[in-house]
Amino acid sequence: MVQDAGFFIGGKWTNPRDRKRFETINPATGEVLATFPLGTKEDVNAAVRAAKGAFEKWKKTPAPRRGELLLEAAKIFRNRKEELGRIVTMEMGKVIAEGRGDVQEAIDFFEYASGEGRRFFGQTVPSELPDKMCFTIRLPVGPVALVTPWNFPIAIPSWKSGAALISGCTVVFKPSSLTPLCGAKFAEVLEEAGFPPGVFNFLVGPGSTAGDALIRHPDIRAISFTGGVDTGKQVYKAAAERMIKAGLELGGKNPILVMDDADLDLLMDGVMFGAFGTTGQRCTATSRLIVHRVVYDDLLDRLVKRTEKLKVGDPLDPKTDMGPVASADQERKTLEYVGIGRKEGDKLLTGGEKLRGGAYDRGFFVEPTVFEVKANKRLAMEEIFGPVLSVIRVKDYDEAVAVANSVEYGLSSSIYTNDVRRAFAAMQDLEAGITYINAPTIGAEVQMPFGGIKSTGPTDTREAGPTAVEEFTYVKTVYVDYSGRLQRAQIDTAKFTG
Ligand code: UN1
Repeated sequence: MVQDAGFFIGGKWTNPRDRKRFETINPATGEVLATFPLGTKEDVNAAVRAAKGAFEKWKKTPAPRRGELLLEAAKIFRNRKEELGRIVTMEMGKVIAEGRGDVQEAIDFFEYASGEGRRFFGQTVPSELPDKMCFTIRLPVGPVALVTPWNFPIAIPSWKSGAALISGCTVVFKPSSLTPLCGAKFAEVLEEAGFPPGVFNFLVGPGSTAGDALIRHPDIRAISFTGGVDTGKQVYKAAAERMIKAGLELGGKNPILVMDDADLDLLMDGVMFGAFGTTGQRCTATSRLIVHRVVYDDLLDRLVKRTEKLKVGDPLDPKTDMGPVASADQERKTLEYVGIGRKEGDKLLTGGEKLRGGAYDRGFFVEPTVFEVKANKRLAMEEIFGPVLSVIRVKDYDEAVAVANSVEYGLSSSIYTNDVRRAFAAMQDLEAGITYINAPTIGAEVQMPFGGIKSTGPTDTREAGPTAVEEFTYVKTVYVDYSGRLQRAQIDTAKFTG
């Protein structure tokens, strides 16, 4: 049954009838799942008004109480895990085990963030003067805009809104137009958890109108965005023009370095998951395999065999290894990169075609693809965001690191080696926000900071973990002088220090 869905603004569901509507479809079957109004500037204004109106009271709600509501949300996500996991799979195409994992990440993070309400640590530091105390507290920045991608349509909204809400910010949440149904379900859970009206608001609409109005709205005090570099630049500029905080996470070109002593069986399992999990559509996906010449030929052989064994098809079938890409656009972009590789003379080792026939014809299915490329080619440098892996041959560790660091991104990275010295060297040498040892580039856990450097993370934001609240709060430094007289820092200190 096609759902006729709407927005959640000021604690109420609205479904404006005078807006144009759009459909969200299942990329495996082409079936329409729901229709939504195309959000406009007026809808954005209403949502920001609601968030602004709710802010002062939410800010003053004790953080442990805010945490209780987050814990309630975690419980509801847990109870609805199967239902929501299936919706993730149906709306964006990742296999069902990963659909459930997407929801699990929200359960994990809401549980984690709820505890933050009873920590929210500041620092207490000695004063240079007697009878005086110095400490810091964290305060919420105000209403914030959360703009999220379609590839983790429950997990990423949970990182952003969990952190914003526990911090005392109110939220306007605008997910990608490819996954509005997941967005609406997310809002439903928060409604059910009992957040006060206006604290959390949800709408969808085109980036060029609704998105633009949201990031430029004068009452929005911070923008958190995950997506591509081009849009990220616009968000960064909009934030700079208004002198507000921006938190950006803009993708990756994540390498696995394979050393001559690597356990190749272990590696193969890791590469299949890292490169073709979520059909290659993770910011953290393994998209480059940088391989020591000594194991190169052996590895290529195994890699092609393993890739060709992957079962591509219905993502709801637990036996399927890889589902469709998320949209016609994703399919076109992936195949375009295959074309670029061919044109630039890269060697296609396997895959590269759209899958056709039977059920494939109803969806957007592309073969898992492996290319052998030189390190400076487009396939080796640009984010594809699809099931395309580039293999690069190098002569030693130093060249592997140089190649790994030669791209504009710096999100995740990995090395497979049994040499402890190399493993520790790689932790320092790889230019990335995350380094895995003997595991693929995906698999971040919510209690750890997540983010990157270079074009991936120009704002140096780290979502999740204890760093999550930094994006949505500012530090206030407090001095309490209980001496009963004027004491001048830097000047009156002399008499104590001589
Ligand atoms: C993303 O890649 O867009 O580490 C987010 C992982 C997941 C989150 C990925 N836990 O792969």
